[in-house]
Amino acid sequence: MDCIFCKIIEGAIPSKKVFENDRVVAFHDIQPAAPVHILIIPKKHIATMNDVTDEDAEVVAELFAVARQIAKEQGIAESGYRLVNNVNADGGQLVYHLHIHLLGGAKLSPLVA
Ligand code: IU
Repeated sequence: MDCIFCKIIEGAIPSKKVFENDRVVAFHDIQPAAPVHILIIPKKHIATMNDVTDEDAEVVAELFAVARQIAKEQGIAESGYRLVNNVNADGGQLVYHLHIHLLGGAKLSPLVA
C-alpha cells in the first residue's frame, strides 16, 4: 500500500517517534504548526475518520489516551493544547491514514473569533 504513514510505522521512512506500542505510534510532524506538534496514529491503516468502525473503538480511544500521556510528557497538559483530526478535502486532510494532531506549547488562536 502506498501510504506514507504506513512507511513511517514500518521504519522505511525515518521519523522522530515519541511513542510506540503494538497498536499506536506518535511522532513529530515534519512541518510543525506549533512549538509542540505531534501526530498520533493507529498502526492499522484506516484512511479517514469516516472509515472507523465499531471494531476500531479501542484503538481510537487509545489514540486519545496516548495524546493525554504525551501532552503530560511535553509539559503542556496544564497550559493546554489542541487535538485536531482533519477529514477529507474540505477538512484539509492531506495524508489518508487516520491521525490526531497534538498542538500546543503556545496560545493557539481561537477557532471562532
Ligand atoms: P493532515 O491532517 O492530513 O492535513 O496532516 C498531515 C500532516 O502530516 C501534516 O501536518 C504534515 O506536515 C505531516 N506529515 C509528516 O509529518 N510527515 C510526512 O512525511 C508527511 C506529512 I507527507
